[in-house]
Amino acid sequence: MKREDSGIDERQPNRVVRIFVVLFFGLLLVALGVMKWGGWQEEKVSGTGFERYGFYLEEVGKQVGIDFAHEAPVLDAKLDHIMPIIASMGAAVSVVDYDRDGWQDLYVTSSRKGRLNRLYRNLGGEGFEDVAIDLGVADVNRAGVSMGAVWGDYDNDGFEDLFLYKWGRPELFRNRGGKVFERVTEIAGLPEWINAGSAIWVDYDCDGYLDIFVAGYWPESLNLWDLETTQMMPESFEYANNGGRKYLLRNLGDGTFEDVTLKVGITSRRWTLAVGAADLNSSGFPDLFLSNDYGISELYVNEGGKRFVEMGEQTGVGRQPKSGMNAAFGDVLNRGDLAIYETNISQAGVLIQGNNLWVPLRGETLRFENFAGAMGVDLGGWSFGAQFGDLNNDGALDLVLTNGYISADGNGNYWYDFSQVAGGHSAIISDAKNWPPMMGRSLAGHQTKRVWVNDGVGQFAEVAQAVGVRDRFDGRAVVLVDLWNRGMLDVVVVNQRGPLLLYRNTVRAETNWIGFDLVGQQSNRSAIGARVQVFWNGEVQVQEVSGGSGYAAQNQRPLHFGLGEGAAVDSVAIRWPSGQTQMFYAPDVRRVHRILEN
Ligand SMILES: [Ca+2]
Ligand SMILES: [Ca+2]
Ligand SMILES: [Ca+2]
Ligand SMILES: [Ca+2]
Repeated sequence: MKREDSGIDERQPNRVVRIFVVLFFGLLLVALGVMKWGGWQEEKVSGTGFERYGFYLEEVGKQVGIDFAHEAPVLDAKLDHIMPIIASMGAAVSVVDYDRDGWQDLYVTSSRKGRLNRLYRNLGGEGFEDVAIDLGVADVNRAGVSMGAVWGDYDNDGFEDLFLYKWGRPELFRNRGGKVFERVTEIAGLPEWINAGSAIWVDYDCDGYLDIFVAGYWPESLNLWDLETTQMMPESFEYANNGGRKYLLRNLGDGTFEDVTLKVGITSRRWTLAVGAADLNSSGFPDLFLSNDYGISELYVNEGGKRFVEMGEQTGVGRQPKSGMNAAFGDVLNRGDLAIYETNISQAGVLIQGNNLWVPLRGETLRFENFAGAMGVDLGGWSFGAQFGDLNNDGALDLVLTNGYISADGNGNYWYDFSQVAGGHSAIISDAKNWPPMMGRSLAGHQTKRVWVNDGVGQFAEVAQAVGVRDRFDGRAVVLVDLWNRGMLDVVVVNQRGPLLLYRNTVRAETNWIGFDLVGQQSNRSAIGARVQVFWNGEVQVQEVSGGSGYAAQNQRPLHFGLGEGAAVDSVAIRWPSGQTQMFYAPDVRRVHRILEN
């Protein structure tokens, strides 16, 4: 409004009064809001978080009965001078509805010998209760310590079973009706010792039985509590090929597993920290993406469930060595195909690798290009776990990332020493005794997290502070899960030597969503590998049911799709691992559809 049009002289006193009144009541409301809701309402009123992005995250872990804090491993004393670096992993979280009551539960790992893992049972939205001791999955950190856990129904009895991977003996626990877990490690014939960085459930041959893929990080010959030599570090920061072997364990359907790794052509000895499975070339069989530390990534393309061919170089994902730490899949452009998000290290002024968002190119052959910089999701600090999910239910996938390597109390930092080691030749790097002592210094510590909101047309905005994610712990695993069955994805983060954080989401009420809880019949009962396409608004979104994704994590099994305000769904196509397809037309929105395979 122009000044001369407003009759400003005449109305000046009224305006002043009006402004004063508005200010007074506005401040009063803000004050009341702060008293009632704390920071939540303050942000809402200021319009930076909820109003602008359509959601807000509030940390409520302790309030809902979760008081878990991760403890790091304590390894061979020969590593004492760099223990924070060696012992920097193992804070994992995976989502499961182990008792099938319709409420998602959380399994969380610790990494110190003798410490207990937790199984937080969701009490119907009324808080959480740790049942791990009673059910037999707590005291598991003796023959090695936990690095992560993934859930899959390997015997197809309807209850999700637990595969626990460690720096140590891997374990399998059979879920007996949601009442107790039976340890079946020896019966199943699992390998005796793996210093694992990652594992997933995947039915690679689509025979209806879930197989296990485990990626070694350290060589399997090492006992990290009793080292014969300190020459156990990666031989290079860029081309290390002296890490742990990989294991593809085929489920024989009788409760036992067979090691078929070499038979199917998987020979990697890279330092894998995350693996993900998805059908990237639409062949009907899941491919394996390996996010490798100290080197290039690998993409094992599945040829008919019989063989894997490593195609990192040809497809573009395995050309540039970085420090891979995450593998998550998302249809970020709503084109009906899956991009891969891989994290690594970015530290201003020191080391900028830039995270990778591998977007598939259209065409006959499978090829990817890294669009992380162009789309705004490349800089995440010393990044670890990251997951895709529609946090504001607007129909475009958002991205949550946690980070921070080693936060110490003092001011010193280890970056200079780190870069000296990184620049050394292999004999220097590969011997731990050549690494300068940390002496209580930080390395990429106290970092701010990332919450990236997707605008739907290729740009992500970083909004973590505005939507309430303000912690600076050393984050490792993150999962997305609808813990209160409200049609909103909450965010759970576990931190190395820090607390579990549960960020409860609140999403603008006008936005619609739809969910799918799939049950395989011919396919594995967990429906891991099933692909769901949702057609709406002239667009399509695709997701696959996953047997583990991110870093040391597994999201909830049911698939959640945001749709946007007032939106309806035209149709849904499900392709099951068995190869069957099912179509649904105009399904109800705002509910989770439980769908049995035909
Ligand atoms: Ca439950
Ligand atoms: Ca089972
Ligand atoms: Ca199988
Ligand atoms: Ca979104």
